[in-house]
Amino acid sequence: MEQTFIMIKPDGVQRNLVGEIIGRFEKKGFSLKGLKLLSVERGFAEKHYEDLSSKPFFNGLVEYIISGPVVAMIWEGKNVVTTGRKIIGATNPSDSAPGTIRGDFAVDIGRNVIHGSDSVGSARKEIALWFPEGPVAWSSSLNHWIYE
Ligand code: RTP
Repeated sequence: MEQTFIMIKPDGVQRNLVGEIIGRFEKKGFSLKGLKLLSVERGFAEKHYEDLSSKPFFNGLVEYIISGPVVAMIWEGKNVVTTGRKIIGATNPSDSAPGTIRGDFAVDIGRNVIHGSDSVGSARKEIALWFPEGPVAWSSSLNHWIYE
C-alpha cells in the first residue's frame, strides 16, 4: 500500500493545529504508520529541502523549518501521495481552495502550515530520511469498511 511523508511545520504546531490536521487524514480513511514531534538541525532541514537549494527562498525556508518543533508522520492508503496533496491544498495559500488545510488555515506561502511529499519517489526518500527506523507495522481493522 502507498505511503507518504507529511510534516506539520513549526507554525502548525505553534498554532495548535496538530489535532485538526491529524483528524483530517484519519477521517479520510488513511492509516497513521509513523508519528513524532521533533526539532531538526539546520543540516537536516537543508537535506530535506535539497532540491530547492538554488531557490531564492531556500535560506528563509530552512530558517522557518528549524524555528520550532515539527510533527513528522507517515500516512498510508490508496493514492495517499496525490490525495494527501489535495487535502493539503496548493503551495500558496492564496491559491488553496477552502476546505483544504492551507485554504482553511494559512495566508502566506512562507507560513503554509504543512508539507506533503509530491511523488511516490520523494515519499520514499523523505520517509527514509525522517524515519530511518521505518514505519510501525500494523493494519487497521477498519480497512474492510474503507476498501472494496
Ligand atoms: P512542501 O514541499 O512544503 O509540501 O511544499 P510544495 O511542494 O507545495 O512547494 P515547494 O515548491 O516544494 O516549496 C517548498 C516550500 O517552500 C516554501 N516556499 N516559499 N517564498 C516563496 O516564494 C516560497 N515558495 C515556496 C513553502 O513553505 C513551500 O511549501
